[in-house]
Amino acid sequence: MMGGLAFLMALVGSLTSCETEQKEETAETKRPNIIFIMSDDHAYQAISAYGSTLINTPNIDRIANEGMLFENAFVSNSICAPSRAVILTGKHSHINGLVDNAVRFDSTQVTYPKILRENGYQTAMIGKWHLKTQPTGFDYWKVLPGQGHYYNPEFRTPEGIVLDSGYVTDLITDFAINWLEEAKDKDKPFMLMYQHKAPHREWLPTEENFRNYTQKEFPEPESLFDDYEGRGRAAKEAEMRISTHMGLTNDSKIHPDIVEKLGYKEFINWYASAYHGNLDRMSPEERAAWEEVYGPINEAFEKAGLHGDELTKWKYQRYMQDYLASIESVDENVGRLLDYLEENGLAENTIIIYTSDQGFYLGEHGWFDKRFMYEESFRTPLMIKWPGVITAGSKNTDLVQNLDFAETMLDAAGVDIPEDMQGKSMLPLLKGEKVEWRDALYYHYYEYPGIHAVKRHNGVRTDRYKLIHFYYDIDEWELYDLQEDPKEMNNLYGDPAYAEVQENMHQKLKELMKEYKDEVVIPQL
Ligand code: SGN
Ligand code: CA
Repeated sequence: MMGGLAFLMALVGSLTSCETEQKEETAETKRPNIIFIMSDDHAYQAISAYGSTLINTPNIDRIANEGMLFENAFVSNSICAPSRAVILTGKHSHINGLVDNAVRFDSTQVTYPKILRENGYQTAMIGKWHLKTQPTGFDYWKVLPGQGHYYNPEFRTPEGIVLDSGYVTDLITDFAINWLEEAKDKDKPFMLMYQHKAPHREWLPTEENFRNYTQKEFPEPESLFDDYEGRGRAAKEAEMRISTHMGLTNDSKIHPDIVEKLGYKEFINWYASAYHGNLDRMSPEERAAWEEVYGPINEAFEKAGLHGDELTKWKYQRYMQDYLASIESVDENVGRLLDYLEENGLAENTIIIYTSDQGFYLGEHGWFDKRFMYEESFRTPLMIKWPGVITAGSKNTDLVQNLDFAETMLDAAGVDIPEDMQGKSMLPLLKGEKVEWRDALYYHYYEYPGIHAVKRHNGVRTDRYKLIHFYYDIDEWELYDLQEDPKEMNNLYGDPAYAEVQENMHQKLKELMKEYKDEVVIPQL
């Protein structure tokens, strides 16, 4: 007679073999797991798969090499919380209600994690959330409150706030792997949102990475000293210049006493307290390592007494060193997660998406930050890996948007897409099918008046042209021919040679505003 334990083992054995049979089904019939990886402010110019000359990101590149790289991926409102709300709901900002970083997300809305969960997925959200209201639609969540901190950060869980010791990018990965460890053996597929804080301002790297990157020097972009001639007021009046708006204390990591002593004009109070706030979070060992590297940088800065263009050049180098060093950690940790999936037999049936909440300026037009509909911030990195479905090393040039992510994930999971979602499933593109795709993208940015003073604007982009309307305390139009002027230095609006293009673009804008139900944009002059 079979003993109780032996019987149980035989039963488990038969269940396991049944599971093995299931695994032999094709990737298209077995519901895939999904890992949505998003970093914060990660410019495509800082990913080697996009041809970056600034940094090598071998692990992020693995996703592109084993999957598909999107060369024309964009957001619909280039700022953090709005982008996240668009991704969750598949709806433009004016429909999901979260138009800028100040608004709270209405978490009663339908989101793709909720739908996946209702359809048998285990769901988790780990890392940067930034939507003010608590995450909904997840079996598990552990998120940074607000922007979060780099060193020894707090995390919010359903039970309250917990303080963790360590570096934010490493911790978020530890928590993600722990959750996978617990979720992976169950029968259900999973969907994990694994979202980094890095490389968000104020760019605080780990010891290993700041030791390494502070030794490096980076090529300057051509337009570092852009005078904004050839464009309108919006570019001139934006407060995101490396020269005048980047802080020597918080951003460049110079002690406030030195900045004050040398008489540099800054928003000294706020930036100085941010400087101290960041360093005060470090353990004595972390602080000592920091001082060992940034101490001599401070001394050299004090001696040099830089001004004008020389100071801007120096600030650009400091910016790139810390920004890119913060990305180095993201890349290492993405590698750690990919290795874990491979070592645990999860790589084959898991879709991996890598993206950022928007693009970022790395000195182009003299800027840092994002917000504008100009290419560097409008575009976002996007690469997707799905073994058995996506051809390894493929590239796509269709106009896709973060508005499409929810629809794509639902479609990939074999779940119906709600009719009121506004994006399109990218599944046919992932399969390499030739399909009718959109020929124009819609954009709308709202956070003004506000930090960095980027004026409200909406617009349309086709594969070649871009029309932008700045409004609110301004009423100006800009038109760019991206083929002739990819860096967007010359506004062609009103140029008779482009009269027909201009007319067509106005028409396109009208059509898209109608399609997306965003018809009331009232300039408030
Ligand atoms: C902070 C940053 C800004 C940044 C916003 C929004 N300043 O306020 O530079 O534009 O976040 O960023 S900081 O000195 O506090 O870092 S977003 O990614 O959350 O939209
Ligand atoms: Ca962001």
